Amino acid sequence: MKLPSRRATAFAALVLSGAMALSACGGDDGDSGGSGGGGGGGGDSLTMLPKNLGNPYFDTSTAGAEEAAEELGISIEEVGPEQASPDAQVQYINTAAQQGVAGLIVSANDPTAICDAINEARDAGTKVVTFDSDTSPDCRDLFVNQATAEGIAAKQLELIADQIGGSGEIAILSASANATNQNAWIEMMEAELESNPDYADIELVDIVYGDDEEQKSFDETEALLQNHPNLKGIISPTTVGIAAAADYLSTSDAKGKVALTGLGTPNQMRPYVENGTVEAFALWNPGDLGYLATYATKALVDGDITGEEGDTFEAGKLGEFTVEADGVVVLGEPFVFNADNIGDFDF
Ligand code: RAM
Repeated sequence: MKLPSRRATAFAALVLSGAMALSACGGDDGDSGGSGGGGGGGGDSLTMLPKNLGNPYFDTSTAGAEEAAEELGISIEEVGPEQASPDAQVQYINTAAQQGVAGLIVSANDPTAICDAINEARDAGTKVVTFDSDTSPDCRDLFVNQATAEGIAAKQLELIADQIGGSGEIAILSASANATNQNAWIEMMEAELESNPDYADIELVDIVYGDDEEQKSFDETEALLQNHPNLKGIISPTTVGIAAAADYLSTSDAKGKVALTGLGTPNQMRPYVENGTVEAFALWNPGDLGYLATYATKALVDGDITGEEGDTFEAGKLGEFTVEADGVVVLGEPFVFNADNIGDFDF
């Protein structure tokens, strides 16, 4: 497993360079779709388009992308909307196409809503790589996946089952209702709950959506507890959702009674692990994800790979990767953070 070997110093450098990159971009949410900065010049320039700006998870993935771009001697510019809504990314994709950037790296808010815009960009010669949250496979060149959906789903169920003693009502607090990644994980968790005898006594009673907004996620957590007085656990497969839910639980009567797990960043979750609100949660290294996506995009731009199954490419410090079926490259396995190891990480 790659994650534990990268320790605090490297992560701190990544987070710092990410913060600098973001302040340079100024959180552009204007009509231009982001025309300043170092990207936008065609040639070997890349555009990085997360689901939305202002999410520490994507700050870290962009920092990883910046690190890779520097190693590769190319420029990369982050642009993105304030809200992770289905159509919000279209204008940024159009701008990238008009600028003639060599590559676009995008975490999709919706599997199909951005496909027309992506196809226009691809027709104009831009290579399009999804990372974190995919589009439908036919409208991108490659998807850089953080871990298999099965692995992510299984890990979260293992964690919640362990934390509620194997039985009781659980609910899911997700991101936006159209998010490709969360919906894939939820579908697999539902299937696993149905079929795995270990989970026969666990009942999924609700799925709610916080839209990757802190306040909405906080309010949805409160509503879940009111609507389901017997709730024993919450899975939040989003870094925004789990942090907001932990914030709510930490000052409520439910602290220590209703378990919370899912996918979180160590920096956001540290206080809640330390004060006993949360026992354990999972994630991968978003910095490595952005780094890998940038190397993969450069390999496509250079024509070293086409996105065919079996293609291989080098990704700097992460080593060699192979393209799998449907044009997917997998970073690794999800990693579990708890009170024993959370101090080792800074992102
Ligand atoms: C949020 C976003 C992102 C997801 C993580 C786990 O930051 O929804 O897409 O991968 O959570």
